Amino acid sequence: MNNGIRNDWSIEEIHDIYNSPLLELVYKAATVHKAYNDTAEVQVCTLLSIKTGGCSEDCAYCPQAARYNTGVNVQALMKKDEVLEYAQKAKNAGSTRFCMGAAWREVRDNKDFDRVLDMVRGVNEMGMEVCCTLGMLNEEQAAKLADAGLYAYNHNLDTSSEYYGEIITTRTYDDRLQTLDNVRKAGVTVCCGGIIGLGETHEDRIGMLHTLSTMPQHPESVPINALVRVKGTPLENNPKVDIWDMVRMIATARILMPATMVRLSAGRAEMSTSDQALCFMAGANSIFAGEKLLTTPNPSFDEDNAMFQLLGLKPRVSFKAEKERLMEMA
Ligand code: SAM
Ligand code: DTB
Ligand code: SF4
Repeated sequence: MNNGIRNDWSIEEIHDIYNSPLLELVYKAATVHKAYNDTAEVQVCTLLSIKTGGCSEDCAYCPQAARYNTGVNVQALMKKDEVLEYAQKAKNAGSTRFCMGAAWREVRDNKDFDRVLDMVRGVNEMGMEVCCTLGMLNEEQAAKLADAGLYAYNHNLDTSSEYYGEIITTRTYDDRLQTLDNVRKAGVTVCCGGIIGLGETHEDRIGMLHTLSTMPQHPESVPINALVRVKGTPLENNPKVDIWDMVRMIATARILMPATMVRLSAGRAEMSTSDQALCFMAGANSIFAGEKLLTTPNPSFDEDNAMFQLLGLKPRVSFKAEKERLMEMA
C-alpha cells in the first residue's frame, strides 16, 4: 500500500463496490475524489486524428476499420505544420493535453513514424502535454517517442480479457498488455481504459477494472468511453449506454484508482449537462474537448465552456506548466 493506493484489489471487492447502491457508490467515490484531487479541476484534452480510416483491424466498434462501410474518408498521415496549427488552436482554447490518434494496427519503422516523432517534438515545444495513440509499439519505438518528449501513450484494453475475442480477432489481449509494458518501460505515462456498451456483462466491466487497478502501477489516466454507435459497424444496433452504467463505471474506477485521471471520454455528445455533472460528481476529472473526437461528433468548446461555468469547474493546468511554476518559485 502506498498513500492508500492499492494494487491488490480482488474481483470480489470490486464486485461489491460496483454493485453497491448507486447513491452510496457516488458518495463514496466523491469522498475519495476529494481526498486525492482538486475536485474543481478538469483536465481538458484535445484529440486530433492525424491518420484516418483504412485500418486493417476488425475492432467491432470502430468506424475506421477498412472492412466496415462507415463512410469515413481515408486520409493519409497529416503534415507536421498542419498538426502544429491545430495544437496551437487547442492551446489557445485552454487545452493542456494534445492527443494524436492514428488508425494503425501498429507502428512501423518508416518515414511516417519519423514524421510523428517530429510532431511530438513540435507539440512538446509548445508547452503542451503530448499524447499519442498509434496502435501496438515495441520497446525501441516507445523509447524513441519518449526521447521526442511524449508525455502519455493511449492504448485501451477496451473490455475484459474474456470478452475481448468477441470484439476483436486480429490481435490478442496479451498484445495489448505487451505494448502497455513497453510504454511503461520507456518512462512514458500510461493512458488505458475501455468502452462500455459493447454487449459485455457487468462481470466483464468488473474484470477490466480489475486488470487496470491491479497493474503494478495504475495507469495515470483511464478513459471510460460509452460506445458511439456508428452505422456500418457490427455494433451499430447496440442499445444506447445507460447513463447510470457510465456513472457506476466511473465511480468504481475512482474508488479503485484514487489518484488517476478518470476521463469521461466518448459519448458526451449524447449526454445532457446533468448526466455529465453526475459523472464529475462520481470522480471523472478529464474530458476530450473539441467538435470532433477522432471521426464522431463531440460537444463544442462553447458548450463545454458554458458547462464549466455552470458547474464551477476550471480547466487543469498542464503538469508541465505546474512543474515549471514550482521551479520558478524555488
Ligand atoms: N488504432 C489505435 C488503437 O486501436 O489503439 C489508436 C486509435 S483507436 C480509434 C483508440 C480507441 O478509441 C480504441 O481503443 C477505442 O477504445 C476507442 N474507440 C474507437 N471507436 C470507438 C467508438 N465507436 N466508441 C467509443 N470508443 C471508440
Ligand atoms: C479514448 O479512449 N477515446 C478516444 C481516444 N482514447 C483516442 C477515441 C474515441 C473515439 C470515438 C470514435 C471516433 O470518434 O472515431
Ligand atoms: Fe484500427 Fe484502432 Fe479502430 Fe481498431 S480501434 S480498427 S486498431 S483504428
